[in-house]
Amino acid sequence: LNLEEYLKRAIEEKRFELWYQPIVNAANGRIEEFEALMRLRDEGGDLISPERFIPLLEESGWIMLIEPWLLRAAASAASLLSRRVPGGCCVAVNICGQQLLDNGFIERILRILEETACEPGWISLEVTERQFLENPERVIQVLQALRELGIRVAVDDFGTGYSSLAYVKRLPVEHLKIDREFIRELPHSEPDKAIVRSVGRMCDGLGMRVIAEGVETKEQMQWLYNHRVFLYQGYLFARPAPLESWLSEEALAM
Ligand code: G
Ligand code: G
Ligand code: MN
Ligand code: NA
Repeated sequence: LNLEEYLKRAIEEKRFELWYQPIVNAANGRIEEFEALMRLRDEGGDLISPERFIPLLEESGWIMLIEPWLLRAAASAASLLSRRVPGGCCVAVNICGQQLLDNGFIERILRILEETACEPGWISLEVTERQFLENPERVIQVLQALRELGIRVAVDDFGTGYSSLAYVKRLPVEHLKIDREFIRELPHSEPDKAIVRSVGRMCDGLGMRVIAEGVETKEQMQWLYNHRVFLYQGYLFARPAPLESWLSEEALAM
């Protein structure tokens, strides 16, 4: 059975899972956000790498078939988690260009928010730089509309795509997620330190907040903290896990 066939069946049988990984705010020690990450198991029950199946879902357009389930699951989780996490939180969903540029996207989100009793401010959408290339004017327009509705937007994987500062300066986004490629060798790599420092200063100036991805060690966190990056996502805090594992008080007290 090839992966394509397997994916088709998984879509029909609704076998995808949505796992959640916290993003922690060092300034107050709280979980500020959870990123929703799709997971799929093979026939033996082992996880298939998302790096294999997500590109296929996006290239084939099948991501559009999963979207209703995905958004509903994420919004239900946000509805639940934001009431449980002390101080509230939101759930971040990865969105590809095809979804963002689809005409009905905003209406679909709004309907799902209503059905799941989820406030717009409890959802954040993560978009990559790649999406801006396709149709920057339209992307900016959609993101602006989402912002006006109170839905947050984040730039994902910053620094790895075809980043154009010309777009970044025009983006109506709250968060910028600096890719883990720039975090991995902190605090030992001079080039990475220079880049992370500048991205931090740039975000200060643009009124965006930086999230450091892939924080795995205390040393990395300490360096980031000293350089005024306070939002972290990474194995140092927690790995992605099913929603059930985030529903206890102990899990939420990081
Ligand atoms: O989940 P990691 O756990 O391996 O995810 C690998 C990649 O897959 C990341 O780049 C992540 O953004 C992407 N990804 C995970 N879940 C989703 C999803 O629901 N939709 C889209 N478009 N990408 C996702
Ligand atoms: O591209 P995106 O940022 O959406 O992908 C998030 C991906 O990063 C997921 O695959 C998630 O499992 C992975 N991830 C999260 N934290 C860490 C970490 O500390 N180290 C590594 N290597 N990967 C991480
Ligand atoms: Mn992401
Ligand atoms: Na990323």
